Amino acid sequence: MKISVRKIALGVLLVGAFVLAACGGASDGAASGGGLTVGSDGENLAYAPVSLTAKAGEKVSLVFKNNSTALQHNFVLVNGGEDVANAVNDAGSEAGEAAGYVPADKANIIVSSALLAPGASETLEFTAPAAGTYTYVCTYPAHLGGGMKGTLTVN
Ligand SMILES: [Cu+2]
Repeated sequence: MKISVRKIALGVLLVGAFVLAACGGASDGAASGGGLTVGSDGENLAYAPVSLTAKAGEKVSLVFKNNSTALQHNFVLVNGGEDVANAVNDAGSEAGEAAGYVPADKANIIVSSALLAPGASETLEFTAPAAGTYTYVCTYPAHLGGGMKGTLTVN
């Protein structure tokens, strides 16, 4: 009787370990794959996370959440790196608040959110571009200058 109880206990342990191992891969919160989540980093001029990954050509559903209680933010993924992001940011500032700080022609923009109020969120759908690295920025005036940017790596 003593032995069979031990066997049952061992079996429970093994099953438990297996379940933990099976769940471990998806529980780190790192944004990757078809479903991505990114937010503003509290009251900081920053995104969290600052890096995302996707596979070329896959349909991506990205949830952008403004976690600030005071600041407006947007999420603009540009078709290039920091030089392109700076140009898009300048065009966004010129476009003004009524345009959500996104230029009407959306030149060099893969996808962009609206200018979100504190606490608001928006789901963006887009097709991941060709393999490479792409910068995302907040085009609200001075936010990129404050460090509000990140990198999407497409594999
Ligand atoms: Cu911002």
